[in-house]
Amino acid sequence: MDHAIAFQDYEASALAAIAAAKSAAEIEEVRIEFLGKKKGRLKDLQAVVGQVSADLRPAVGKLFNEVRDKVTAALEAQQALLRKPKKSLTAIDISLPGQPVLLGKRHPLAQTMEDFKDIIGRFGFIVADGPEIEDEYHNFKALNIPEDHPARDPLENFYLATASYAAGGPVTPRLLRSQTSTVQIRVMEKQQPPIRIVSLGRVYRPDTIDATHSCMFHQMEGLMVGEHVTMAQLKTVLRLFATTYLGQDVTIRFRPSFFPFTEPSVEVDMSWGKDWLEIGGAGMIDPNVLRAVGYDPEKVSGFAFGLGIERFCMRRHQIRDIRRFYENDLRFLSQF
Ligand code: FA5
Repeated sequence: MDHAIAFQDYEASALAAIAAAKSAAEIEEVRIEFLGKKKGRLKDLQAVVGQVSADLRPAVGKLFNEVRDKVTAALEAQQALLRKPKKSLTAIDISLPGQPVLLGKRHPLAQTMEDFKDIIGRFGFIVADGPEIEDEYHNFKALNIPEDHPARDPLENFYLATASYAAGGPVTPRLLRSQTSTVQIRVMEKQQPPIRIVSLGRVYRPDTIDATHSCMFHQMEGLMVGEHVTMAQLKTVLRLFATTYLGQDVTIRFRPSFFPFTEPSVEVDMSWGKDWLEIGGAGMIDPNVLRAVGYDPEKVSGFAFGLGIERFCMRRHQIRDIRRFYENDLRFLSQF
């Protein structure tokens, strides 16, 4: 046979057989038939090359190699195509249960703070912020707490070893704020009455830890300053706030008390079953504090309160131990 026709015939039938192969087994059969090393159509073609005259053999040999490479490449491409898993609609079983998406939740205290802002916002109080690292002026002095007051004792507070202190430089003592009352001062320094703000956040005290005490806890500070602000208004705001958050069955009790920055001062308790639990301190702002921020106590008056956020949340959800909030136990946290 003329070698050119033999090559054409081999190539055409090999490419057609490759394209027609629809499975791994079929393409293997085609490979054996057209590219098999021992016998098959490639061997026959090689024999054709052997028959041509010696002067034509180099050119025909080259042609042989080209045709063989072309068929090999086509075969490999088809093999790869058949190996790929076919996408099929029947592969998805829509009746199988899906992968559950685990949604996070806000911490119960964060939820309580949102509720607090929402409720107190209805009384016209807007939210102010203050730093957790404070100086002695805002944590004590401006709040009328004298230098020798036991509340300023280093053992009653978390003082920070500041860089200047460590370097032996001038000491500006700083501490983690022990109460949110610091924000009262920061707001009054910047704003003129009328003022109606709350500030919520962490406070720190080296208290002995038990079921109702932690060394880090949260307070909501409230401050209202203006003309003719009265104690009656303070008591009404606190009663309404507590019953809105805790329900009508809670009783709020005011006990005379003392805070250096309020006069008169009260401590506020809530009923919990047969017991009472202290939830905050409050009072009418001491004239000394008003003067410290440049207000005239003859013209304006004000009240302030500081509430323990954990204790409200505890009563609402019947949580008997404050430590549950900080243990990061999902069995506890996922209930809220
Ligand atoms: C104060 O912190 C005052 N700054 C409150 C105040 C504000 C008075 C404005 C007058 C005017 P006291 O130390 O009592 O007060 O704390 C207030 C509330 O924080 C307590 O009633 C209690 O609910 C909560 N609390 C106090 N210590 C802890 C603690 N270690 N762990 C959890 N809650 C606490």
